[in-house]
Amino acid sequence: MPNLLILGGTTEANALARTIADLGIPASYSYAGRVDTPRSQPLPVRVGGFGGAEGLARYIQDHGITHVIDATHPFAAQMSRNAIDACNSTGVPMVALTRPAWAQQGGDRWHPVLDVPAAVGALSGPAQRVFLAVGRMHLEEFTAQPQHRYLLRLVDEPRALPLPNADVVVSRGPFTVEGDRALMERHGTQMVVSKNAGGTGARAKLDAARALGISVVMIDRPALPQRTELSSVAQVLDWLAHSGVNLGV
Ligand code: 3Y8
Ligand code: NAP
Repeated sequence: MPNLLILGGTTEANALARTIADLGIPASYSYAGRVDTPRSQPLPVRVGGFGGAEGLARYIQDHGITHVIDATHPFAAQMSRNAIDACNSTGVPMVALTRPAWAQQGGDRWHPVLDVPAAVGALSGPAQRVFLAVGRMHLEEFTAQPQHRYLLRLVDEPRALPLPNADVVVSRGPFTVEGDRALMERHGTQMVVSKNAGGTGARAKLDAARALGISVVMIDRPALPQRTELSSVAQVLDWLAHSGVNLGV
């Protein structure tokens, strides 16, 4: 009897959860517990860390997990590393469901940087109006560049803000080009800072920036150890079928 564990928190994880639930395959969905009210799921949900790779291995054994699908965000690198280690040590098969990185196209004004510290460095220079669309967890690092007027987009109302000069928009994606273009025009945005998340849920700001001729500091995704990476729900179903799961279709 299969018992899947989906490591979630993305558009792709949600599409997979919907399909797995519709097929009636036993599975559960895992959130880290980063935001106040994570989206509900059509599967049983667990929230919170496992306690490192060892904790995840114990969870897999205690709950009889037969397959792990790591559908976390490309920047959730620690979770992905732990999933690789825990599945290696328990011998439970694992695939990643991820999305290709965004590629620069005609009209884009990207300034690619390696990581968040490099993005902070790229903001040296005179004060600008910066759309810092990287969420909440890295805001502290940008206090090294306090000269800018920041526009922050957060999932939850912030309890405290490390950046002195900031406007906050509380909004979870997926976002639209029209919405992001209007937001950037309203705030007179002169530069966007973005993670190379890939996928459809966050790319609107890039299309809006291109239309407005605004430059983008684009943060590369962290490197991950070798693993099997799939890029569609159909590929995951195919992998499950080849791993002996009866999809009942
Ligand atoms: C808790 C669970 C869906 C999936 C929604 C995707 C799309 C919208 C775009 C911008 C960029 C950002 C951020 C973002 C996007 C989707 C997807 C995606 C970026 C939720 C969710 C959880 C989180 C965690 C949250 C982080 C933050 C990052 C906001 C749910 C809504 C900036 C990443 O306050 C915090 O602590 C927020 C933390 C990790 C990054 C950060 O450093 O702050 N995501 N986002 C997950 C958990 O607890 O396990 O409620 O749905 C999921 C989604 N966020 O179909 O609805 O698939 O990527 N999430 C980035 O890409 O830069 C927003 O504003 O333009
Ligand atoms: P991370 O830095 O890779 O993980 C840090 C720790 O958080 C992990 O070691 C694990 O704790 C716990 N964790 C992370 N994802 C988890 C999950 N899905 N279920 C249970 N525990 C989880 O992760 P992150 O970048 O904070 O991302 C957290 C969540 O937000 C993930 O679900 C991710 O898909 C989602 N998300 C992240 C981003 C982003 O920009 N980082 C964007 C969109 C969505 P233990 O070691 O204790 O097990």
